Amino acid sequence: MDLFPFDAGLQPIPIEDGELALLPQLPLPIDNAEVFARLLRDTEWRHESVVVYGKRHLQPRLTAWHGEAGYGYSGLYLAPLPMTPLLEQLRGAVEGATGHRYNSVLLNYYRDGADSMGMHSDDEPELGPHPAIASLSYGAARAFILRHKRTGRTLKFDLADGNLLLMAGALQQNWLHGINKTVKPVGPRLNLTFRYIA
Ligand SMILES: O=C(O)CCC(=O)C(=O)O
Ligand SMILES: [Mn+2]
Repeated sequence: MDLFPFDAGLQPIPIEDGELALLPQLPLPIDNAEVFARLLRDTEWRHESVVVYGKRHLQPRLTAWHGEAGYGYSGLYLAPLPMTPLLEQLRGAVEGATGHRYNSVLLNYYRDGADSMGMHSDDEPELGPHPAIASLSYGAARAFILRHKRTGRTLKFDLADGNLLLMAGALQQNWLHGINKTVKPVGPRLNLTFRYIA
């Protein structure tokens, strides 16, 4: 049965100074619960530390970096692990849905509402000036925050199980994004950001 009989494509989210689009459910031959369970079980999750304002501290989430090249941010260098068959399958589906190519993926595991990601841009030079970054979410819904660097305008919407969000164009130049902590009871969430590292 086709779950999205009206329009299975990415829906643009109108926004100034950048491109944003959402696909409510990435189509795959396996269901979301199985993707979630396999990613959770088979990933070599690491608790990494980063340097923020000169001080080193543990990130409030677990991560893993897979792909062709290493990647670094905030005093952290991530040596790449090889893509797994499941990550290859997800990459193929995400490339088909977004029309962009990716050679790496950062996996984030938010264990509960105390895990978060500070406001940031994915603007490392190796991503290029207008990177297409495809963000795929499984498990509990969490609020995704976008804040315009110049005007401070803030947008907030949930990223829920199976959602695919494409960030592209000048978005990383002009906007910050992040996931706040929440005191609401929330279950675990996995997020995968597919990137192309030159
Ligand atoms: O968890 C999310 O939705 C965002 C993750 C993110 O921004 C990143 O990995 O750079
Ligand atoms: Mn990011």
